[in-house]
Amino acid sequence: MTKNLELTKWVDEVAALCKPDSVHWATGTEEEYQDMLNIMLDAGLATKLDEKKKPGCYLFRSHPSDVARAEMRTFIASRKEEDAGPTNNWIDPVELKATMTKLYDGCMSGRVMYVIPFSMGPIGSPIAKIGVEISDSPYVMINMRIMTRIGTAVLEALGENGEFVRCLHSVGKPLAAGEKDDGWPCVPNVAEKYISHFPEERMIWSFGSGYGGNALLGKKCFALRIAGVQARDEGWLAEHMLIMKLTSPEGKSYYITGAFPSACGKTNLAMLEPTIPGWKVETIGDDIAWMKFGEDGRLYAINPEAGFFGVIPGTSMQSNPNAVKQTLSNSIYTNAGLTDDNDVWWEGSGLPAPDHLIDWKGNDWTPESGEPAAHANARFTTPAAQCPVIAPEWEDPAGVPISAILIGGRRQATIPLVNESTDWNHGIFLGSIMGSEITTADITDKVGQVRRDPFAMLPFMGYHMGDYLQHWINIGKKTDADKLPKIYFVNWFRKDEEGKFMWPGFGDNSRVIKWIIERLSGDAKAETTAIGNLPLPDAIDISGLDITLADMEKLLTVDKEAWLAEIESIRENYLSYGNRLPAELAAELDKLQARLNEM
Ligand code: O2Y
Ligand code: MN
Repeated sequence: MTKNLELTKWVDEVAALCKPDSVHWATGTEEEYQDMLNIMLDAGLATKLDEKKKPGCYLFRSHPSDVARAEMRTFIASRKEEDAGPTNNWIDPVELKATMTKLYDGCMSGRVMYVIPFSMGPIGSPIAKIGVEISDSPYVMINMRIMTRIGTAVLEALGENGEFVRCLHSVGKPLAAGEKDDGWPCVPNVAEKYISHFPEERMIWSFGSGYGGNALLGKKCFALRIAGVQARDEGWLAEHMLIMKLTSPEGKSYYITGAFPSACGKTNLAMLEPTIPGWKVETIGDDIAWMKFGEDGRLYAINPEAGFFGVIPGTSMQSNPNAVKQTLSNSIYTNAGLTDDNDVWWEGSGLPAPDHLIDWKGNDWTPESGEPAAHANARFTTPAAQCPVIAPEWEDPAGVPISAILIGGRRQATIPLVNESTDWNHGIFLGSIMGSEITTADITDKVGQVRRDPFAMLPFMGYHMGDYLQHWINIGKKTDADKLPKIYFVNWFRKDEEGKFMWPGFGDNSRVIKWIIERLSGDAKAETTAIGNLPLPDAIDISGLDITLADMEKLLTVDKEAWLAEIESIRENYLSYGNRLPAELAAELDKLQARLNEM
């Protein structure tokens, strides 16, 4: 228990409203973790995988309505609508609280209410922050134990007067006397799920979903949307970025962060196996970076998480050998296929499809079934410490000094393989125009158009996107220009006229990162172009690759007409920010247009 009166008062209030059968304060011990798993095994909600093949691993199947982040049901309930901005769903906080209070009334009856104190970041780090999640889901509890640091040690760090972010979660499925769960509990109607953020109160209310980012509230809800608001007010950065460490053959190490939209291979990049001899990559984080200024004026990053919640389909020894090794033990699998010998299988695993398995919906499956065995957003939850290439300093409370920031999206044309920003504001401009082409998978009539996703934060913004970009500009004014990380716009996804990817990607992305590191130390060649500094075609090491210098030239051209069209689309996007568009970015856009017109 705790002596923090704010916390006990809030827990009492929530218990009075939600009316659980009992309240359990998480201690974070291994024994408690096993107890939770046993509860779910007994209830038939979990399957223990074969202990020899996958020691300490379990499979869960969610409800078909509850398989991914519910973006349309994610709300930023700032006091003023204009503060949520054009990219967020807004509901008046008074109205939203009234609606949700009715939903919460009695919603935990028949269940245990878990109080989960958690630290985002190493406990006690000056960059870390504390949250408390109240949830009626033991699945949430075990996942939070992997994804964050939970329990008694966090309460001690919180002390009597420490501040914490209130995170309230319910699956929204009360149980009548004697009733048992019949499968994954949630509210099946998506329109009745709520993932709500009250930024001024640093508070999150989630109702109706038990899955991923909707329910593990430390991740996207706290570490990006609420922490983003805290970062704006306190002068730091809470970003949707991986953190990696690169060591050159000479033994010099650099830390870089990288912002990429969801489904662009961020986890793969964070732990890639370099294909160039002598270079080493180690991982600090695969999804979120919190960056604060150190006393030396540089930005230092921590990974606020303690685990990875990675996409399962497509993860293989070819795409990400380290993730495959990391998830062999002590991991939770959600919505993968279950083989007859109690192992998991998924599409893109690189392993032959078994003749029979139980698919993610719990049905018999054969290769002829015509449906995927694993859901496209099936996930593993796995401890970061198990990553074979985790950097020894990944939990350094001081964080690691960042030398470069990568930004990128999925673009078939226009955006070159790599483009170095010329200064901080130019880098923020490039971050503001990031995006991916809309594909048929997005089910819209806008296929082929670019969805702008500034710094890959579109789904994770806790306030007005224009104010967010202004915050990035302001960060640049807080220190000397030479202490700021350099920003690089990369694009692994350029295609040729036949629709074939022009760059091999995966481990070969290390070749581009090598050029970036060489630029930082002043050893690599670049030419200044209208859009930024591009490598000369022979500056990137392509030895051993089936790529010619002519291919490299194509990957590194500035297509004037395509960029002029891009400018029109950026202007349209910028218009949506109204008077909150930073003047510095409007000026960058005009300067780019003038430079292109001079070409
Ligand atoms: O679908 C979800 O609930 C998870 S989404 C996710 C999970 C881990 C890392 N990144 C993401 C994302 O959407 O960016
Ligand atoms: Mn992510």
